[in-house]
Amino acid sequence: MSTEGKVIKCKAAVLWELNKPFSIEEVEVAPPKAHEVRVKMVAVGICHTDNHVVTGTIVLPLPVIPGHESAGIVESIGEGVTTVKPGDKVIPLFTPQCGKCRICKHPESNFCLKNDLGKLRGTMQDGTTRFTCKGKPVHHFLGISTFSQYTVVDENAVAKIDAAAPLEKVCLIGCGFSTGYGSAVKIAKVTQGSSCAVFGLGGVGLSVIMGCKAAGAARIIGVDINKNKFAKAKELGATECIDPQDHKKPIHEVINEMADGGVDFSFEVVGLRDTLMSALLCCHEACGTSVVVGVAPGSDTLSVNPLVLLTGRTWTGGIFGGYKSKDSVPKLVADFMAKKYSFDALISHVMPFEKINEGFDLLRSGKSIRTVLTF
Ligand code: CND
Ligand code: ZN
Ligand code: ZN
Repeated sequence: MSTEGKVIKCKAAVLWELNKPFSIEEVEVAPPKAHEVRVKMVAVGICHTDNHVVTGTIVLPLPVIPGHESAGIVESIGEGVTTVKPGDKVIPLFTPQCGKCRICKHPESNFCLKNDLGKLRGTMQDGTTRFTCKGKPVHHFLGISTFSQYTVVDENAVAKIDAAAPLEKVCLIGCGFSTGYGSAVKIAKVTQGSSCAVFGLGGVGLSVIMGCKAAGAARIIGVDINKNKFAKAKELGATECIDPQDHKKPIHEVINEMADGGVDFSFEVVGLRDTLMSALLCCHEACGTSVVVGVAPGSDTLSVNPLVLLTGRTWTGGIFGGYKSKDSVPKLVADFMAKKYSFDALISHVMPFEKINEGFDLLRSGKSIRTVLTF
């Protein structure tokens, strides 16, 4: 029996209160409106940004269904949708690409003005919601809310991918892999023979290392306070790994000494004030570039002596690895299918969607890299 045009009742992970476990609830998912697409989820990864919603580091109206790294199959489409059809394999895009705004028309930028990350309204682009639970509206996360068996997304926030792609793997292209890899190859534009330092060796940080290696970096220094992350970092291309707790000196001074005055490229992939500062200061004062990837609390500020930049450092950052999402995601999947990279080292756990709280516990205790939940 077709579900097209009807409300679908299904299971979703709803966050009702901060710092509480998700409740798996029955929710109603409205049909897609014009220029919207309803997607049946197949696989979803757990990214630290989802945990930022649980802790309130990212402030959203509650209740909300988080999740932003996923792959699924189109169930139905609204009026006027032309780029996907029912049955297509797709990846929802937490940064949309409307193709019309100033940013979409800019040759380099990717933070489309239709995004919800800046405003955090917790709605679809038209300002309304498609989920209800126990008679109450439930908010969306970054316009895609993928911790649900079915979700509705705007057409500019979903990309059609290769019909042969394994969804339980390529879901990582929805965030972690693309964010990390693109931060190295697209935002920093890491050069052949260069030196790099990567702070934070989780799913995103390890993907930065994969990007640095692919770009031909000669030296890649991994930095983490959890030594259990070092083996994988080395497997993926780190030439050495250091734990700031093993050093008396500030870690940026240690790296400055190790790397002839500082690395060419540094990446902050944690989301803390201290590591943002260390990453900035560990790149060379005259020719270094430091990239902000980690998401810090919105209320945090950094105070920087202007000389730190006056000497010639570049300080930058980016969402989703700087990729224009709708154009780039199918290409990143094609590269995966052509075996340009593998996600086997990044996916540490696979479990059924219902075990979502167990997956978050593994992330918080530093025991997982990426947990993929399957529906
Ligand atoms: P995950 O939790 O897997 O990794 C974080 C790593 O940082 C862990 O290995 C920690 O041990 C390590 N760490 C914690 N504190 C320190 C410290 N003081 N010094 C060094 N290392 C430390 O997280 P993830 O890889 O999923 O995400 C990392 C960050 O990237 C996080 O802030 C997330 O919100 C952000 C992000 C950004 C974007 C984007 O588009 N820019 C997209 N997704 C996630
Ligand atoms: Zn746009
Ligand atoms: Zn993410």
